Parts: sequence; C-alpha cells; structure tokens
Amino acid sequence: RETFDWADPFGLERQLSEEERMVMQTARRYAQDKLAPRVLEAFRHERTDAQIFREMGELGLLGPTIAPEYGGAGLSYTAYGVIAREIERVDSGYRSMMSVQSSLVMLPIEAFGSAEQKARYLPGLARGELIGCFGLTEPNHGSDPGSMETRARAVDGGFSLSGAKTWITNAPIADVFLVWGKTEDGAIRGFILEKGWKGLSAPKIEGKVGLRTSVTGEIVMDEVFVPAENMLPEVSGLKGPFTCLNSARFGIAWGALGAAEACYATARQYVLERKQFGRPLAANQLIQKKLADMATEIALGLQGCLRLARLKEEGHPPVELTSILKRNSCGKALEIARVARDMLGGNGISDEFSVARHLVNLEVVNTYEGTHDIHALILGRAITGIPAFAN
Ligand code: TGC
Ligand code: FAD
Repeated sequence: RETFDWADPFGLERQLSEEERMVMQTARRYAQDKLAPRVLEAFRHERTDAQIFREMGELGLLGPTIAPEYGGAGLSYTAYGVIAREIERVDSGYRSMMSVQSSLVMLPIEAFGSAEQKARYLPGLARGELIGCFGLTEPNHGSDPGSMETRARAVDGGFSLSGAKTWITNAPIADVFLVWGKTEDGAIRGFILEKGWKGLSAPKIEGKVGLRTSVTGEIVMDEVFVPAENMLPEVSGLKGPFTCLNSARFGIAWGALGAAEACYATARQYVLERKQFGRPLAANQLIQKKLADMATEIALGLQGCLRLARLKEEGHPPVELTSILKRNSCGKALEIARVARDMLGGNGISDEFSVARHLVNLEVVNTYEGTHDIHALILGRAITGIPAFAN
C-alpha cells in the first residue's frame, strides 16, 4: 500500500502544475535560505528590513498574478497561494509585507488604475524598488470601513485629502500610499499618494507584541493635495477596497496554514526527541492525538485553498468562499500554534523555537483583513439573508 506522507497527506504538490511547483520551490528556497536566518533577530528587535522587497522583487514574488507587461509574473492564483504559504512558513510578518504590496497596492492599480498610473507605479512595485501600503482602517472605523471619515475635497486640479488611517502595514517605509476616502458626494474612491507630499506623514506604531518583523504605522493626511490624475478612475464604492481584500484574504488563507505547518513540524520533531518518563513524548496517546488533529486540519485546509484557487482561475467564485477559508485557516492555525507551544513545554516560550512567535503573529492574522467573527457574520448573512452587523 502507499505510504502516508505526514507532511503532505493528500499530495498537494502533485496537484500543482510544473510551473507552480517551480514557483513553490523558488519561494521555499528563498524563505528558508534568506528569511529564516534573520527572523529571530528581526522579531526580537522589531526590525523591518526594506531590502526584503528588492529580494522578493528579483525573484518575481511581488504581484505574481499581475500581467508581465506591468512587471508582474502573470502567474496563477495557485502560484500566489503557494508563495504566501512558503513565506509565512517562516513568518507572518514577511508574508504581510509581500501580500500588501501584491494584493492591496499592485492589484487595485492594475484593476482600477489608468494606463499612466499602471506605467508609473507597477514596474517599480514589482521590482520592490517602491514599497506600497494600503490605507483603509481608521482609528474609529475598523470592521466598518464604510463609515470612514477621510474626506477628499475637490480643489483646483485635484483633491485635498484630510483624515487618518491606522494600523497600516508598511506605512512608515512606504513610497506609495493607496488610500481610500470619501468625496463630497459620499462616494468611496481610491487615491495614490507619494511619500514626501506636503501634509502627509506615516508615524510608526510602537510596541506590537506580534508581527514584529513587519513595520506598522498610521497615515496622517492634513490637507494633502492629490492631483486628479492620482485618483483611481475605474472604481467607486466599497467594491474597490473589498476587491483588493478578496485577493489578500485568499493569500492569508494559504499563508496561515504555512505557519501552522511550521508549528506542526516543530512539535512533531520535538516530541520525537524529547524523553519524559523514560520514553519519547511522541509515544503518548495524548501527544499523538494532538499531532493527528494538526495534520487533519492542515491537510483539509490546504485542499480547500487549492479548490478556491482553481475556482478563481476559472472565473469569479462567490466571495463568501474566501471568508470560509480566511476564517478557517486563521482560526485553525492559531489553535495549532497554541497546542504546539504547549507541547514544547517551557522551551515553547523561548523565541528560539519559533512556535510562540507564530502564535502571537497568528493573533494578528486572525484579526486583520476582517476578524474571525466578521467573516462568520459575512457567512451568516449569505446563509440567512439577514445582515447581523447592520441596523
Ligand atoms: P456591504 O453592504 O456588504 O457591501 C458594500 C458594497 O461592497 C460590495 N462588496 C464587495 N465587493 C467585492 N468583494 C467583496 N468581498 C465585497 N463585499 C461587499 C457590495 O456588493 C456592495 O456594493 P454596492 O455596489 O452594492 O455598493 O458593506 P458593509 O459596509 O455592510 O460591509 C460589512 C462587512 C463586514 C462585510 C465589511 O465591512 C468587512 O468586510 N469588514 C472588514 C474590514 C476589513 O477587512 N478590513 C481590512 C483592512 S486592510 C487590512 O487589514 C490589511 S492587513 C494586510 C497585511 O498586513 O497582510
Ligand atoms: P473593531 O472593528 O473595533 O473590532 C473589535 C472586536 O469587535 C473584534 O473582535 C470584532 O470581531 C468585533 N466586532 C466588530 N463589529 C462587530 C459586530 N457587528 N458584531 C460582533 N462583533 C463585532 N488595515 C488597513 O487598512 N491596512 C493595513 O495594512 C492593515 N494592517 C494591519 C496590521 C496589523 C498589525 C494590525 C493589527 C491591523 C492591520 N489593519 C490594517 C487593521 C485591521 O484590518 C483591523 O484591525 C481589523 O479590520 C479590525 O478592526 P478594529 O481593529 O478597528 O476592530
């Protein structure tokens, strides 16, 4: 009979195309050779290495689904998913840097930008020479971005933007700020701002206990003049930011399971080596059940992610499928990281063993891009027809 592969029970790799397998190997080699050696110090000292964008750009890992004419790699959604999984196997912060650039900055410019905007920004973003950030969340409006207070007042030649965004990945090191605000008619529009513009600042948020390899900041806009040609012409309304989120949430669904796989593999190795009561921890039924649960959730979750990737490649599946998987992957990965931390005993608390780092990272991943409960409510609305978050 065929042997069971504890690391890939359903043979995910065999379901990938030749090109997708090569992309996966490139991303894995880069993540393990270049990111893994620096993650401990970066996390410990809350250090974000902007050079990582250049490195990822050189390998085609930024905007992998973006058309080659704009500097992207023109790859499948599956390829994007496996990249997110390999990067997040090392650290969710590194995947965050990559997915904000790819899904939240490059994607809206490609999907909703003018020809001039695409030519001006996409090639530099794809090479990692420009760093992008995405400003939707505000101090008073997180789960409910439709109530945003950022305003774009029409002025001669463009708009004057005022408002504040918070919890913005990459903001303190960003060159390109993709910001969402309301025009005077109440429509939500996307604007591309550039570092150094008068009235624009992006102070760092200090003291994060998770996602410490990825810098986070505010975006403060005090009557920033934005030329009319820097508004995204092709989209109006929440559909704009939500289209970006559909892609980023899809990447997170793959990525969170990469982090879960890292925790599972670490816990498995640890319990095989660690002896208590004269035999390996792995010889205990309680321990084996925990590993069986981890293997099951990861394997099923990845098959779901692959199915959604293939549906996205065929057309436009219901956005609720992304909610199922973003919610499932994050919730399950968080639980797996917590159990793995426990299985390592005292050593699980040390950052040297990485599971505690994944655990605190996954707390963030479970919260951003729509919290675990908000995705339940999106699903609840689709199941019942009744929106539970609205009046
Ligand atoms: P709702 O009435 O549901 O929709 C308003 C309009 O938007 C359209 N729409 C979508 N379009 C495309 N894709 C989707 N997934 C869409 N969902 C909704 C919808 O059709 C409608 O269009 P129209 O033309 O009829 O006006 O809006 P609502 O205000 O009731 O929404 C409620 C809710 C809960 C679904 C929504 O607000 C939500 O998803 N909240 C979560 C907020 C969130 O995810 N924020 C993420 C911020 S970015 C981030 O966290 C980046 S971290 C990245 C990293 O570091 O990796
Ligand atoms: P709130 O919306 O205030 O929610 C608080 C709690 O209430 C949650 O548990 C939520 O599930 C619950 N809740 C809310 N509404 C309801 C309801 N109707 N019914 C039941 N429960 C409800 N945003 C960006 O725009 N760009 C970024 O790059 C970005 N990066 C981030 C990076 C980090 C490190 C973090 C922590 C966040 C980032 N975010 C970013 C913001 C993130 O998307 C928000 O934190 C998230 O959407 C939740 O919003 P909130 O923090 O305001 O929480």
